[in-house]
Amino acid sequence: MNSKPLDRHALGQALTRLANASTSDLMRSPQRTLALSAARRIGLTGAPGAGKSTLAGYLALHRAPGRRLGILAIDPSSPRSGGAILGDRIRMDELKGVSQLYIRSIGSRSASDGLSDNLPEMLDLMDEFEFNEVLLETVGVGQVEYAARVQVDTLVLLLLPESGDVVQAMKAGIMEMADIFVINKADLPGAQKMASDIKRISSLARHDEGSWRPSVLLASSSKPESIAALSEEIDRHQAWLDLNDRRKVLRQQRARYRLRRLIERRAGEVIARQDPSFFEAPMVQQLDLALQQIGRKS
Ligand SMILES: Nc1nc2c(ncn2[C@@H]2O[C@H](COP(=O)(O)OP(=O)(O)OP(=O)(O)O)[C@@H](O)[C@H]2O)c(=O)[nH]1
Ligand SMILES: [Mg+2]
Repeated sequence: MNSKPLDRHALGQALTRLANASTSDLMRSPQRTLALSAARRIGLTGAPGAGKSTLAGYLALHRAPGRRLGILAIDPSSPRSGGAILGDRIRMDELKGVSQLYIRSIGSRSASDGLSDNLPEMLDLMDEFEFNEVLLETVGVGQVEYAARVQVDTLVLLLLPESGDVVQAMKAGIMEMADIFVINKADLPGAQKMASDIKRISSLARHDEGSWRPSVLLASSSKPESIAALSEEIDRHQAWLDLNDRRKVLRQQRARYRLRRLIERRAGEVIARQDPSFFEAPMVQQLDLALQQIGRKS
């Protein structure tokens, strides 16, 4: 178990600070020493209303004993209350006894990748607060999944039976990104057919030698055994990552994405604040000046 009790107040404040931090703030912030052990990061993604929050809540209840577990829900609209974050099926009192569970919703209004601009820093903060595991809920089909893919170790994609979700996901190239497919709300008709469709599609996809073969599970909030099975599959994927030395590769991909995003954001800000006359100067001069300002920590 963790060495010190979870300081919810300090964590909440630090997350709020980070949510509002500018690129200059990030560039000025002291280099954090890497946390000794990093939290496992599990992404739950899918279309609006796919049941992500409900599933995150049940998964958390299942996985929290003996662990410090955080749920970060990227909410494209406005920050909501803890109750809504968990979906309407879980009552907050079910979670009261779980002292090591922390739930937070994060707005994504300004971020161009559909997540939150400083999400990488927020996830690192969870490491500093000695979380063992973080569930990251993200909404959408398309660009958001690319961004989410890089932030997590295990990506779970939720699809609904008898929906256009598969077609959408195939179009957006997401089928290759998921480690685990979940046909959620499997109590609804059409779930079995959907599962066999996805198995067929994913078996057609090209898999490199020794790569992880994505699994396809059915889940329903009314079936605790389906939550347990998903939880086990997540553990199996995490064990596979360790066995195949994938953590270092993931860390490097994450760092690459973070640096690129920081520089892109910074460049956007610097260009946006120039007067129209700036663009009358020769191109090379514009570039020199802009690059200077991009690198300046103020
Ligand atoms: N039939 C059925 N309904 C479910 C199941 N899980 C969740 N729901 C319902 O689906 C609706 C959406 O659930 P949420 O968990 O809020 O879905 P979400 O994907 O987090 O939604 P957004 O965050 O708004 O995108 C709610 O009315 C839930 O009660 C399930 O297993 N079966
Ligand atoms: Mg939700």
